Amino acid sequence: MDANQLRSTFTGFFVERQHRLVPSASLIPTDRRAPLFTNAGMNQFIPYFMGDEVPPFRRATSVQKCVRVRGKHDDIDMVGRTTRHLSFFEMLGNFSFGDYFKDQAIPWAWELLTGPLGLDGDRIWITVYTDDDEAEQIWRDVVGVPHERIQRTGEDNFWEMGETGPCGPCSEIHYDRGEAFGSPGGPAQGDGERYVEIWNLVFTQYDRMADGTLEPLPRPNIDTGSGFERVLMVLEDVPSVWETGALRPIIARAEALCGRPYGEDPETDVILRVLADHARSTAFLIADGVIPSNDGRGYVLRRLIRRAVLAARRLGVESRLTPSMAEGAAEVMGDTYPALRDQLSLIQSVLDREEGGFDRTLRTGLSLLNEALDEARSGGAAALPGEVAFRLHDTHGFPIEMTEELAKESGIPVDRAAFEAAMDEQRTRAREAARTPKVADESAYRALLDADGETVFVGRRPDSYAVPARVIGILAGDKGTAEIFLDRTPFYAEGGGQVGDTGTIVTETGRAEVFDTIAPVPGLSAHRARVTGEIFVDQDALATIDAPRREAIRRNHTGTHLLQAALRAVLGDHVHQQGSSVGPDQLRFDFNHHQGPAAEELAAVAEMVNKDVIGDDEVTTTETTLADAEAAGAMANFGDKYGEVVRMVRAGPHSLELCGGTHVHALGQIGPMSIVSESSIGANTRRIFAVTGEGAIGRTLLRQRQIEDAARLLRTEPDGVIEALERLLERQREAERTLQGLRRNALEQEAAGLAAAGGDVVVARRDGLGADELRALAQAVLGRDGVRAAVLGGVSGDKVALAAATGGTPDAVALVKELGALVGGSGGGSAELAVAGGRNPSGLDEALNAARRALASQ
Ligand code: ALA
Repeated sequence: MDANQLRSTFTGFFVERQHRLVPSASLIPTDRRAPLFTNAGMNQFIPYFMGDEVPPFRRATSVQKCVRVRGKHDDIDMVGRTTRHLSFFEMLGNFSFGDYFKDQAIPWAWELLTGPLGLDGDRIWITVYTDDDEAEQIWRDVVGVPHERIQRTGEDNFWEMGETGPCGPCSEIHYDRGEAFGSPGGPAQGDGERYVEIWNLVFTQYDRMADGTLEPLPRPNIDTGSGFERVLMVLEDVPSVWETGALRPIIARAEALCGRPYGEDPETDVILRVLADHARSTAFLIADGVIPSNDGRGYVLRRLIRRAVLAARRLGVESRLTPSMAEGAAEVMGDTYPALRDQLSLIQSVLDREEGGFDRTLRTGLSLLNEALDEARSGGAAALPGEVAFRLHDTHGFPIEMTEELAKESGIPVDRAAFEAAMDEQRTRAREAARTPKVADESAYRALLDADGETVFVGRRPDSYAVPARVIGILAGDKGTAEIFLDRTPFYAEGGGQVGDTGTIVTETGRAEVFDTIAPVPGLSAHRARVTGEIFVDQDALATIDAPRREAIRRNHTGTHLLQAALRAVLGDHVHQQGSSVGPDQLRFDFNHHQGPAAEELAAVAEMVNKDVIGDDEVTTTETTLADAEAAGAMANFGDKYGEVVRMVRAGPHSLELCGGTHVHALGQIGPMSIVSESSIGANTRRIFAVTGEGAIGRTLLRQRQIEDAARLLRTEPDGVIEALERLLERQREAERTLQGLRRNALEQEAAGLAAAGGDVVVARRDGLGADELRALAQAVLGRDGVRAAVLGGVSGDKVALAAATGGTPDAVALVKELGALVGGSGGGSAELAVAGGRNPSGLDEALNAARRALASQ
């Protein structure tokens, strides 16, 4: 039976008995009462055991990934030194939430082990808790285990999740591997290597309170846990878990990397096993979101990685090996736990970095430690000073446990209390420092640049949009924001027309929402962010950009290159970029050209860009010198500064540009490009806005809807919209012609009326008419029935207008100027015909009287 068959046989047995198959929970538990890491199958069911949630099912079975390196079940010192202890393992289990109890759980365990799993019942030993007569009776009378193979023990048969929480008496099942493995006497008296515990049935009845007392739970439960690797060891009949199919292939990878065979030297074997074991625990922890740090879970992870690296270095292996070990773990376990394979590149980059960082300090740290140990020995000191342990931790990144292990080998303990005191002091200092950040000015940026060098930009490809990094500086920004500086970053700092990235920076103690990334001085990236919690200098962080936004930006950026190439091809080689702005929603491209391109020219540009996109050429970048790039015909942009080495980006058959921005890796990713507008922004300078990808698709769909709406209004199909509009416009022109004719007739009639009513001078008020209408009317009156002059005035809204038609005598302009003054305005026109306008309607009557007087005196 192989590993997969074992998993499915176990869970299948319980599924047949009405258990719900529940997937493994994360190694990071969610219940506040759970330990630091998931340490047993029961962790994810804590609320059901405690009775504070009603379980959706009363029986469950699972294969749970577990890590035991902290707290009650810390096995780390044993790892590699026994046949069966692991820091990471899988636990097979069945659970009853107030449903069945001992009388059911015990016989089922026996049935599964001796039935489907095929173990020899005669080799099975049982232990029960001191006073658990009931369990013993079931084993003996119901199952039929001879009483001499049932033993009672104390503490060993009382299982507790942690210092507090669900617990209860338990009954362990052991498998006798025979004389070769150790002394007889059964699990209670004999050797643990001979009588291997393979399954623990916990009768979860209590909740351990903080003061140590036991509170009964609402209902008794069953929580069982069977060590997957141990059962596999028995089934495969191999001497230890290390030879099982679950671990041996990973040890083989350690053998290859270390150049040492397994099974020849006991100390080498311990190291190869530690490497295999830690490869699993570190890979799984990182896959579940833990990153190395100096606190909490991150610290445990760091300790595991460093333990593994140190073990390898002690074998004299100097090359990087943890990333490759993780790959080994992913190969063996990736089918069962796909996250291990999916996240392999992140896992490997975390490990690579941690191993590299540790190596740098290891050498100096070790010599400091050895000196201090020599001193302690020669001075007869009882312990290694806590100060030294602190310095090793603080400056050289030695986990305290590692220092303790190394010191122990020299027979000297570490003054742990003094170490803890120094740690507390440092934490206080760090918090103070973070609370009073320095004010950001150029000298602060320069100082960061001098101290840590340029920020390394690593985020060009989607597989590096989330990377581990170290916080190297924090400065205060405006309005309660912060500027965070990292040693390396996936965030692109605004430059070359491309906007800065947004995203998150997360450490063990805080989370920053990055809303912009800029380069305050060249080479240094400032992540402008709002922080919740606290972030400290020197913390490890996971820096993650907003990936969909970046994808849109890089489509637009490569799109800008294609646009420039197409404009040059269509409009001429004189076209150069005069400025650009590449964001997620659109791109803006400014260029020189003496006139607005014709519609056909723009259509040709868009067509060429979209053909390049369909060509789907790979976008390639080459680093070269400026001279070589120019010789190759690469476009360089005005105003951009180029260093010794330039980055040359080829995008399809037409575009070759120097550019530091981020680009798609194949042109097809850009999707359609659509030019949104083209306009003039100054003498000989034009501006184009365009969209690509989803932006272009969205725009096209919007246009389509608009055309459909227009068609509906025109009562036609989208294809008939133009024709229908032409018809409509023709009808409108006809209607306007008719209207004009009617207006002319009405004017003539009115003029005839006015002329007939007056003598040779017509002065009249016609409210509601504007200046143009009054002028036309005055002109139509003049000459009719011997009229020699006409002045018409009218109020329309809050405006007043006057028109005078005199034929030249008196001067119409002089007349309307005089009259205009009376209505608060002025006028103009010709000596024959003039108009005035004003804003004082109350003066109109007086103005008309003045007109009468002026014309009468002629
Ligand atoms: N929770 C029990 C254990 O871990 C089954 O042993």
